[in-house]
Amino acid sequence: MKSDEVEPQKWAEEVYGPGIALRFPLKGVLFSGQSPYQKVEVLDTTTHGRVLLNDGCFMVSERDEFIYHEMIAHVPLYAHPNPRRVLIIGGGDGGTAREVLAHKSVESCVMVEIDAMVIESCREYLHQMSDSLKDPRLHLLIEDGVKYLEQCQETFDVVIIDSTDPVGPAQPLFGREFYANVARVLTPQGVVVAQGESPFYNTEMQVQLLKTMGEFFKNVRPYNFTNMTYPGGYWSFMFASRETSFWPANLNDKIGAMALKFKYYNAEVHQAAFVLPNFMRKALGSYLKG
Ligand code: AG3
Repeated sequence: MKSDEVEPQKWAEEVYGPGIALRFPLKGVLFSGQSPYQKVEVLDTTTHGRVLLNDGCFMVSERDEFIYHEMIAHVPLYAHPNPRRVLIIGGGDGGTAREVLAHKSVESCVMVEIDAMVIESCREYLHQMSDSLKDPRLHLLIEDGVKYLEQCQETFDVVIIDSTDPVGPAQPLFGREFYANVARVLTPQGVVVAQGESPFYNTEMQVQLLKTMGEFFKNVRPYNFTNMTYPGGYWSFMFASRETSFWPANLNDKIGAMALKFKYYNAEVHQAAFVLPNFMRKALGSYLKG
């Protein structure tokens, strides 16, 4: 290249299915490695700060991770009357643990992440999330969440499945055997929330997941949020429980009394997230429960 030529722009990019891609201007590569499970990259971008990608899919960006992590953690934790013991499956970046541990009622949080490389790269380059892993209430296990739950003899008030897409290492986390064990370890008032993919692009997968969860729980429902670093920007979590409602009657008071600081979550957002647009009602309506 001649000295007066401008270097072409490089991108941090996710190619999602045929014909859909999402990209942000690349500033530099901070980490790139291949673990036994997946390719792990931490990239720096000019528009979204540092981003984590697993197998070429955006997991988090420093700029908007608060939305995902507040919504995956506070919806179940405020729905539950008194969450003391929490289990996170996945979530190696630490963002979900950070929000869970903000709740003073939480005495212990077990986090089971399969991939040590995710933990190590986030500890090195994504402190905004991974600093939570230093909390003494956090018990980190590097192992397969499916196997952990098969053998688990403990019980939990809240289980959060903070997984990647249902391909590769995360696939069994969307299956029937896995949910049988989630149901087994949850207390009667327990709540489970799972990463639920794109309501726009993954209808079939959402139907499957709702059906599976519906086999074990009386209440089952998706709730939506926006995420600028996931394809389409529109994304879901799945909520399921036996006795506990999606929102308690005194939600606003509970949130006010705890006085935690949120950038996205509040009582109205909590309730509104469960309101589904017509295309979702049409596709998923017959699988919703409670
Ligand atoms: N979990 C990944 C959500 C799914 C993203 N999918 C995609 N980009 N195709 C994020 C973990 C955050 N703690």
